[in-house]
Amino acid sequence: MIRRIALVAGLAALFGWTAMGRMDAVVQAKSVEFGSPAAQPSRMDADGSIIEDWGKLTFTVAGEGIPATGPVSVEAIKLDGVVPAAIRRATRGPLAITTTAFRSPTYPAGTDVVTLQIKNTTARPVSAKLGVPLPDGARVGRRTVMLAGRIILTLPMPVEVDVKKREWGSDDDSTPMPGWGKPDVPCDPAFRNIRAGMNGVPIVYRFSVQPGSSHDVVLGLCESHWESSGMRPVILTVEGASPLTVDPLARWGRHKPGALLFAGKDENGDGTLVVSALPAPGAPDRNPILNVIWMFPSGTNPNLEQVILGRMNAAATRMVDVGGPNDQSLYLAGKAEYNLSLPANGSTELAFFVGAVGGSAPMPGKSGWTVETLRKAAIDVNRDWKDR
Ligand SMILES: [Ca+2]
Ligand SMILES: [Ca+2]
Repeated sequence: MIRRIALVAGLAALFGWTAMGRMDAVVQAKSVEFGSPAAQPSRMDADGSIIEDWGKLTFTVAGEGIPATGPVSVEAIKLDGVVPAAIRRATRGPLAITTTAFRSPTYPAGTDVVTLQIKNTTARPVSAKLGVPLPDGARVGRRTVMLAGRIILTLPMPVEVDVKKREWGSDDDSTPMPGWGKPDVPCDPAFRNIRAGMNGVPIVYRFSVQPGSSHDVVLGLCESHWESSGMRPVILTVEGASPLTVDPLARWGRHKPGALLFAGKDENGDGTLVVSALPAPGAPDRNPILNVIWMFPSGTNPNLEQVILGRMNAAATRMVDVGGPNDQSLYLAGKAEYNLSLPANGSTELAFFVGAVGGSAPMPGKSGWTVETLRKAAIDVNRDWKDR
């Protein structure tokens, strides 16, 4: 695949070489955009990082005899003569690392295909650790990295990651929607921000608690979209308590904050209390919402009117303004790591699919997309565009 790359050297690079008059000159690094016709492009930064709307994809390489830095160049190229791509060439001691990135026009938002070729240029074997830092809030499956309901990255091989967890946080693919709630009576401002489980995904929070302990949990809701009842019934669950189905509009009215009390308990004794909001079966609007969570010591039996007004906040052991500024993911930033063994003069190639501009990367094994078909689709769309 790399052999077929038609190199289109940037003018700045040519100028840099000529002016310095040395073939071994380090090309002035610059950032390179790549994308599909008429789509918002992604960018490879001068250091080789891929810049996406969800964050930055960077690779780290470490190991014995591998220096921490080395020469790097980033250039714009055309794959197969038509596909705009960015290429990074880096030398790190015994390793020559080539990173190629292009956009494939998958429906609807496109996928960035990032390929890493790591070559051992020496006559002795080299062991290296390839690291992929993951953003705060990323949920890592065996082959996918999810962030806010999107597959932002697929991994070329299953990975064991050590992602540290917070004391509490959201553990789902729901979407924070600050300012969605418009309560028109006095209440805690936390009712204004919500999470919504778009397309019916559950809203789930996990709280670290004393194993087996009991807690009074109050869940706050305020419907600010629908005007008639029956549209968005939601099932609220707190571990250890019976689930409640509530239609906030029928129960409290539009733009009216409401609250429900649950006798929660860490029933399975795993030191975590789980709280969730799910769509009720048959709900015309399948997107559950949740506005506020309060957790009180067991037996507090708080007055719900006072809770809604925010007057019990000081007595709460936890208060979560769901979808608000202090809301957080359960997961801290982590790192996926691979151990690579490169024989003398051997090389390996790893491909990552990256969600571009608001989209999701295709699920490995569950979609028909491979590096080859993604590249073919990119060639086709760029050729068609050129021929128009
Ligand atoms: Ca539990
Ligand atoms: Ca809130």
